[in-house]
Amino acid sequence: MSALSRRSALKRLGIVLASAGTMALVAGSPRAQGQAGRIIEIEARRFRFTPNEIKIKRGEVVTLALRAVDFPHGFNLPDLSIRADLIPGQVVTVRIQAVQPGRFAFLCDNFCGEHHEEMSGTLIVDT
Ligand SMILES: [Cu+2]
Repeated sequence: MSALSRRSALKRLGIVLASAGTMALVAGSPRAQGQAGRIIEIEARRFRFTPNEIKIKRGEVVTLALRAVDFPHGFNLPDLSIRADLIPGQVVTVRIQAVQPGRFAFLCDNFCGEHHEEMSGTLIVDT
């Protein structure tokens, strides 16, 4: 199965895996396989993510469980090549593992109204 068809198959199941690469976080790495780790629930609602600050430890595997409640929002963590469409009524899970400390901004990338530009947050990876 190609990476693309695997990804769309996973997406149908409500699972989105972030792509691995040279970024600070790697999802689906061998160590992360089979582990959900801590589950962090994030609610997306005009015009805020709750929580909008997420703290994880370097090396920790966590699953972000993202849920839009009022409108189709987007979740984009560009530094880490993570993005997902958040459809009201669905939970999208993204498994990530921190390999490098830092602060990484995330934002809504589906225009959702007047204060859309303010809909953002920070992933903080501590050592
Ligand atoms: Cu939004």
